[in-house]
Amino acid sequence: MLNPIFKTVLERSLRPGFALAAGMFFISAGTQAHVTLEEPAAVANTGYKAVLRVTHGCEGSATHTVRVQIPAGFVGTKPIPKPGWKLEMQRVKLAEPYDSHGRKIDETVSEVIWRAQSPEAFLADAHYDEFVLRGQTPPKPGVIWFKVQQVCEKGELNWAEVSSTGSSTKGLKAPAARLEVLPGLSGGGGHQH
Ligand SMILES: [Cu+2]
Repeated sequence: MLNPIFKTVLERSLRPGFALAAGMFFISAGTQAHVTLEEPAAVANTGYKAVLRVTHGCEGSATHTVRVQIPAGFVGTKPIPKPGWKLEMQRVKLAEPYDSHGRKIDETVSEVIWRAQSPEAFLADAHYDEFVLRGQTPPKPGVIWFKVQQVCEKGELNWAEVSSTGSSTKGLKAPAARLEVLPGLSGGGGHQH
């Protein structure tokens, strides 16, 4: 079964002018390293599960903390807890409050932090793990970036670089996790879960 987003991309790729962008999209999806999102594109104003893939430690050292900055416009963030890891969330006031289930939401999660509670829970360099959160994509299409800090027993890695054009992570040494927000197909739903 085709993932709806890839189906969207395929449909769009049939339109003139999109073929090149779609080609780049598939190439970049095939050459992953660092901390990246499993699903690099999502439709605007819809529920999105951000699966952040941690593929290695800090030059061989095990990871004990993963800190994710939630980009502006991405709201309703709920992280998935991890056994053995303590979950923390920082919040900020929203410039533009919105309604959810008839309730006014005037603040949003700005940062999610997973901290391993004991060395047994540390993510070894030889292992792979995913850190997952869910939320709603911004209403406006474009590129948004999740900056990720990975702290290890020795050293740390900051996946925080963004490209000025937003077009790709090519040439960046330590890119933030990039999410392409695609135009909605039917004007956007507004409440998706
Ligand atoms: Cu890497």
